[in-house]
Amino acid sequence: MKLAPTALLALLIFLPRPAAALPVYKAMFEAKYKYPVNCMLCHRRDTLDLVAYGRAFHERANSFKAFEAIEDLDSDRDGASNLSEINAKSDPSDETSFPGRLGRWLNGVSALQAPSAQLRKLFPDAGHFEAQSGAKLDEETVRRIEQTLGGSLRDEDLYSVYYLAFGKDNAALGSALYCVTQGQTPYIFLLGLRSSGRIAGLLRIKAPAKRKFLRQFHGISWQDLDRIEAIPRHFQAGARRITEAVRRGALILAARTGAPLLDGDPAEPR
Ligand SMILES: [Ca+2]
Repeated sequence: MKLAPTALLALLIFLPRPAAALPVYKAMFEAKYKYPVNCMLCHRRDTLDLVAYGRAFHERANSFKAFEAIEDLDSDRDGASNLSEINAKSDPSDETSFPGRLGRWLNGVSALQAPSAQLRKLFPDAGHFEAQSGAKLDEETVRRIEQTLGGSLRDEDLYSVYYLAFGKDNAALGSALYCVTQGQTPYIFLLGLRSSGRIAGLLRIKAPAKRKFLRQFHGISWQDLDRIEAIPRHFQAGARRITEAVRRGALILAARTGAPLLDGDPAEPR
């Protein structure tokens, strides 16, 4: 079964293990090994389940260090270590692809696509969207974000894949990124941030959150996140995790796009 890249991307985010299915991990691989790959490095083409290399990466918490930790493994048991396969550009998840016989796994690698249908729900007035794969955030920006956040950024925060929304007159409307909560069962949302620094909205991708809870995020400022309430009341732990992920995601978007998130202390544009 062959899927168009946009259809594939849309499907990937509905995987049973959602944290392992976001385009940021592809961007991290490309930052580490300096060549473009497609989602099939970690996922089956038909079911999109994790394959050998993707499973090994996922089991080590999807961090940047995880790439090095699995370099000496031979995930697909074809006699070549993952690193020797990556260096030779053969597929570390396919035993029929190995150094000297690469196969066709890198054919048809395409640029990142913006999930336009989802983005349009956050920016209904947009004319078009662009996908961006950000270079690693520099140390000074990371320090400022962590200071404001009162917590540490994860590797996937440093290599964010994000999207820009433009009006029909090509004026910048805002930006968006997938935000993933911390913890064993991650929730996934698409967070939109208007160029003004206000939150455009929070679109549920995979999470138990109620619509009434999510509506609270629409149009508010970063400082207003303190006032988000658990709806229903017993959703307190979930509400906390989601609000924390939104805080983090909005700061990253502001740093990437220069949105004036914090009055008097704007994150520097990148
Ligand atoms: Ca192989």
